[in-house]
Amino acid sequence: MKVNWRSLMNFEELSKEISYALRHAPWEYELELDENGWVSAEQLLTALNESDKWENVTLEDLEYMIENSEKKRHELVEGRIRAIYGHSIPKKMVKESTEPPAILYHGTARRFIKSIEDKGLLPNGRQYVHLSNDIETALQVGKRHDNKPIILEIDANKAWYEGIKFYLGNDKVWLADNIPSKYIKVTS
Ligand code: HQG
Repeated sequence: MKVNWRSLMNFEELSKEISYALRHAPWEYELELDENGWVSAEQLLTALNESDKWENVTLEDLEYMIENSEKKRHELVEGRIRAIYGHSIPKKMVKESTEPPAILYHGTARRFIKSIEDKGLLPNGRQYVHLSNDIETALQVGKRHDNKPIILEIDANKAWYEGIKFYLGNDKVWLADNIPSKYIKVTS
């Protein structure tokens, strides 16, 4: 009987490992990302296939993973793959700034509020601050840090017109270098 690897594969776990490789530690996989975060999918597969866990992963699996992921974290174009957002590696991804929606949201922990009110939103370990274009997504992001997260409302329109740069992530995620506190309203 032919084994259907795809039905056995844990795509969520694969997505996490690929996020780790492409956002945080490409050197562990002997990958060198270009300035926009792209790397050859073949090189990534070669690295993954070296481990017992991912020895059967194919290009079609990467396509399937991206296509079926509930969150669009990666993109695969003409044989190259990249993480769209979330990077922490020292070499900052070059992004083209774009006018954001009028209001963006950020879900965070109660314990961070005082510091955010003082210093604004900072990328901390990552290259960019991550914002959401809807409250629901911000809530989910915030719940990773606190079971009763706080939603911040960002006056992105005003910030943009006053020179703060924003960058498109996926259909729900927006990025910014930092958000000064004068554009932030604590809503809950
Ligand atoms: C907080 C996931 C104190 C900030 C998510 C956040 C997202 C401050 C934490 C993506 C601060 C950093 C990123 C300040 C910011 N003082 N705390 N001045 N400024 N913070 O995990 O935005 O599922 O690095 O509020 O869905 O939570 O992996 O960032 O709580 O899109 O694809 O510092 O990661 O995507 O936490 O999440 P994180 P994030 P994936």
